[in-house]
Amino acid sequence: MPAAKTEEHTCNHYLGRPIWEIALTPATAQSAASRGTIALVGHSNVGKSALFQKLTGVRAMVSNYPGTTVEITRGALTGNHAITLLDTPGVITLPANSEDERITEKVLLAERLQSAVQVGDAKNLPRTLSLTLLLMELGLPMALVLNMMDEAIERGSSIDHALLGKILGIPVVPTAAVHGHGLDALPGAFLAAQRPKSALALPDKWEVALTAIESLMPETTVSRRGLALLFLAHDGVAEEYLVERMPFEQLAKAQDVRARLQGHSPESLASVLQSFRWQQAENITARVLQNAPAGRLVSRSRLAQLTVHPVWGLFLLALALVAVFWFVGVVGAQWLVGLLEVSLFGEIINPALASWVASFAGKGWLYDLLVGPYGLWTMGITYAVALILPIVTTFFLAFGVLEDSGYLPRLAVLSNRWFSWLGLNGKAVLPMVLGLGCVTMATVTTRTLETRRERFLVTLLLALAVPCSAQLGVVMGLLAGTSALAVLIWSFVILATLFAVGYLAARLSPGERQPLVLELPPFRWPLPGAILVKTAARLEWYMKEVLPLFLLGALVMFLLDRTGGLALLVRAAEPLTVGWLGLPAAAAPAFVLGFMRRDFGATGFFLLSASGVLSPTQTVVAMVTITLFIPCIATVMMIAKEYGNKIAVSMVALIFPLAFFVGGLLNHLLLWIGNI
Ligand SMILES: Nc1nc2c(ncn2[C@@H]2O[C@H](COP(=O)(O)OP(=O)(O)OP(=O)(O)O)[C@@H](O)[C@H]2O)c(=O)[nH]1
Ligand SMILES: [Mg+2]
Repeated sequence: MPAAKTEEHTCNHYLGRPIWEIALTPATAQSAASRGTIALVGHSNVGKSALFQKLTGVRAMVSNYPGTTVEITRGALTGNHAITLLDTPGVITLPANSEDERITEKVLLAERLQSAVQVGDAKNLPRTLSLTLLLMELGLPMALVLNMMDEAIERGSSIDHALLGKILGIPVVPTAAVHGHGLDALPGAFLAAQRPKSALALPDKWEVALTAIESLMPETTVSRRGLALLFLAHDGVAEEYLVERMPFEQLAKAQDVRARLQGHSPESLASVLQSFRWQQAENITARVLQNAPAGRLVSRSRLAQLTVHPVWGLFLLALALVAVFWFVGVVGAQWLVGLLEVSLFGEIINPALASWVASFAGKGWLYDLLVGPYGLWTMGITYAVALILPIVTTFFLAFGVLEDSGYLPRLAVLSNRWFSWLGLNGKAVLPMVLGLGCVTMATVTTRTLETRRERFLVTLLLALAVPCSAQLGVVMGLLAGTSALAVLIWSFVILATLFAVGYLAARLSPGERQPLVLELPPFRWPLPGAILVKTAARLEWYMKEVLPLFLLGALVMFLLDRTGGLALLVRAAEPLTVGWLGLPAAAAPAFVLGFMRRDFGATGFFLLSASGVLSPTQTVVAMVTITLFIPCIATVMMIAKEYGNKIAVSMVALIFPLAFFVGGLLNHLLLWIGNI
C-alpha cells in the first residue's frame, strides 16, 4: 500500500453549476492543457477507487458496496506526474439516474480528457462490456481494465484479453487491484489508449435516425454520434449540455426525429438501446470467456443468502449489532476510555499538567482557561482524545469490517420492506448506516438516491435521529453502564421517532417510491491492511473536525462561567431542564456543549453521570434528548450546501423543539410508570 498523500482536490463544486462552465475557467483550462487528464470510469463497486489509490497514492474511500465514491477525486499518476487521474462515482448505465452518476457523465462530456479508462468487473463480463460499448461511442481514446481477476479465476473463468482487445480495438489489461496484480502494465496501457471505432451495430431504422441527429449535433470533445445516442436516450445531462450549444431550431429538429423513432417502439429508446448493447456484449463474451466449474464458493454464498432471508436475516443482523455494540460500547467506551480518561489523563497527565501550570500561573484565570473545569486542556483536548478518540476508533474498525465484507447492501435488501413505510426503498439504509459513522459525510452520500424527495427525506432523518459514531459510543457506554432496559428504551424511542417523523414527512411530500435496484457484491473476507488505512483516514478527518470545535466549546464555556453567564443560563433553563425533562439543573451546560456537536453534549452527560448525579431515568431521558438534539455545525453546513440555507434552517427549527418534546414526554411517561 503506498503512503497516503492528502487528497489533491475533490470537486463537489461540480454540483449546482454546469460543469462546462467550470471546464472552461482559465485555471482548469490551463491545467488540462499542461497535464493529460485520464478519468477512471465504470460501474459501481468494481474497484475504481482501489485502483486509483494504488496508482496515485492519494487516499480514496474503498468499500464493498455500490455508491462509495460520490464526488471526483484527482491525483497525479505515480511515476508520471504529467498525468492526472480522476476517480469518479460509479454509473449503472447512461442516462444517469442519480446525482453521483450525473457527476461522472459531466466529466465525460466536459472535462478535456486525454482518455477514459473503463474499470470493469472481470466476473461479470457481459455487464462490463455493455458499458464499454456505450463509452466507445463517445469517441474518446479508451482502455479497458478488467479488475477483480482474482475472483474471476476463483470462479473458474478465463478471459482471452488479447482477443478482447483486438475485437474492441483498445488496450485491455487484467488486474486485481487490491492485491496489486497487473498494475505495472497500466501506465503503458493508459498512454496506448485508442480512439475506438463505433462498435454498436444498430438496425437500419435506428441508423437513419441517428445519422440525421448526428448531423445536427455541435462539434465538441466527444463524438457527434455519441452525443446523438445520449440525446436519443433522453439523457438529462446531455440535453442540458446541448441546450446551451445548439440553436433552438436545430434542437427542435433533432427532437422531432427522436419522437418519430419513439413512435415505432413501445419501449423507451433508452431501454431498447441498452438491450442492443447487452446482446452485443453477450456475443463478444461468448468469444472470449471460458468457464470451468468452481465449487469453493458455496459456503460463502450460502451465508450471503441467509443475510437477506426474512427470518435468518434478522437473526444475523441482531448478531452483527450485538458484536458492534460490544466492541464499541464495551471495548471502546468502557475499557479504552477507562484506560485513557480515568487512568492516563485523570490520574497522571491532568494532575501533572495542573500543578505545572499552577507553578508559573498560580490559580488565576490562566489556570482556569487551561486546566480548570472548563479549560482548553481539561475539556477540549481531554474530551476529544481520551473520550471520543477510543470510541470512534473502535467504531470505525467495526464499521470497516462490515463495509468491506459486503454486508451493507444486503442490509439494504433486508430493510427494503421497513423503508417502504417511509415511502423510501432499502437504498436509503446505506446513507443511514453511514450516518452512524459521520452524519456529515452521510449527507453527501444521499446523492446516490434517485429523486430529490428521497434525498430530502433521508437527510432529514439523518439530521434528526441518526447518532454519529462518537455520540453513539458515548451513549452506548453510558447506557450499557446503566441497564439493559435503559438501552432498550433508548433504542425504541429513537427508532419510533425516526419512523414517526419519516412517516409524516413522507406523507407531506408525496412522490413515487422507487423500486430497489441494487447490485449485491460477493461476500469477502475484509483485508486488515485496507481497514487500518481506511480507519486512519477517517480518524484523521474526524479529529481535524472535532478538535477545533471542542476547543471552541471549551472557550465558550470558560467565558460563560467567568462572566456569570453560565449560572444565569442554568437558572433560565431550569423550567426546561428540571421542570420538563426532569434532569438536574447542572444538565444545562451539557446542552450548551451539544450546540457545538451532539457528541460533545453527550460527553458532558457522560461525565455528569460518572460523578453519580444522574438516576437511570434521567440518564435515558438525557440520552434521548441529546441524540435527537440539533445536528452538528458541520452537518448543518453540509445540508445548506446541498439543499440551500432555507432548508437547513427549517430542519434545525423543526429538530430543536422536537428533541425537547420527545425527551420531556419520555420523562413524564417514565415517572408515571414509576422510574426504571
Ligand atoms: N477481490 C478483489 N476485490 C477488489 C478488487 N478491487 C477492489 N476490490 C474490492 O471491491 C470493493 C469495491 O472497491 P472500490 O474501489 O470501492 O470500488 P469503486 O468502483 O470505486 O466503487 P464506487 O465508488 O461505489 O463506484 C472493495 O471492497 C475493494 O476492496 C480486486 O481486484 N479483487
Ligand atoms: Mg469508488
